[in-house]
Amino acid sequence: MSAQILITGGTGLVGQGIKYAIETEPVNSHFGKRDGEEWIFIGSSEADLRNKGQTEKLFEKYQPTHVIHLAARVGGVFANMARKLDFLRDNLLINDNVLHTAHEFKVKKVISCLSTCVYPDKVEYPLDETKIHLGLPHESNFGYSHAKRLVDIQSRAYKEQFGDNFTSAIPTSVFGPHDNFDLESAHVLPALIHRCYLSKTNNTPFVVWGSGKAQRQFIYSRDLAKLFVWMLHSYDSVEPLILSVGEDEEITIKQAADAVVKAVGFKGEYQFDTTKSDGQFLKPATNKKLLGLLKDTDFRFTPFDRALMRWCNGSYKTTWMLGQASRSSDGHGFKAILTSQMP
Ligand code: GFB
Repeated sequence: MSAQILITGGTGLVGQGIKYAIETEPVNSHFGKRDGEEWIFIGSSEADLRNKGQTEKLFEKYQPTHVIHLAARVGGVFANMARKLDFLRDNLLINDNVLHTAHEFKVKKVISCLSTCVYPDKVEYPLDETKIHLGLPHESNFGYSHAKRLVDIQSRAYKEQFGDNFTSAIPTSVFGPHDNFDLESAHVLPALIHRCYLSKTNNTPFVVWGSGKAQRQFIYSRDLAKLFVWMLHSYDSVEPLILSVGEDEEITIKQAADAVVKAVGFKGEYQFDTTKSDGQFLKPATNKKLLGLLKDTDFRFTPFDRALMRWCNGSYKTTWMLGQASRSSDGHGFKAILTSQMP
């Protein structure tokens, strides 16, 4: 049976991870495409999903039968703190347009991407699929969090009122090829890799923002991508599903920075800027439900150090080879080079 699978946000970190899975996992396997499927990866240059008319045109053009909805305004904690209204409004508009247009076009299934950062700040750990709405989110990203929480509410409403098969995936902090390396707006790992690379190149101290004591649970984008493909074929409940490594694999920002220092090969001075925010201190999530559902597959997470080393060396080697170009650019060159790495 033919299926048209539309990936919104398809040119970003997770979208490109899914593209890699589609190109490399065996056809008809748990984590690969199936016969007769066409996977369509679209980015913001093709349609502004904040605009309903443009969203409809996109659906008219591709006639999707399934949607993996990744498109969002995203950023690290400092971008979230600086632009709460933009994170709220852009995501509200994008999500309403995509979900409602998918409903109007009778799309058979939509999986939307949330994040464990939308959970309450004060809640009993570990986070699980039942706790999303049990309290206010951390103040650092309340715009993003409230917009994303509504995706779960809206999916449930389509299910209840119309029987639509809409659901949500909840990853932890994602990293990997095609990440955003912009120093101000990036998530912690690409920001640290970029800053560590600059410290190594310019022989300056490597400064990690915050105390380094906050904890995060990281998932490699290529592991996450396989889980999205599997979920599309094998998960049919409106209840969200956490896509995460085990809660015992949460590490401190200091441990993450140590791993970056090792991967980049930096030997200089290393400091913490405690005037900068730690954001939410911790948010360990359980993957018990996921592991139960995956028990008949051979899925394995890539260990953090190995994934980081592979990704970072890929970035670093490419950057090293193109060193002059990246150093003489206004910053965009560095980003372009790093985001275009790895086959
Ligand atoms: O990835 P990140 O920005 O996002 O990580 P969140 C923030 C943590 O890393 C804080 C520390 O403890 C920071 O103090 N950190 C250290 C740095 N150096 C840096 C740096 O150079 N850049 C950044 N960005 N952090 C975001 C949410 O939260 O996570 C979003 O705000 C989101 O809404 C995303 O969904 C997954 O994990 O704090």
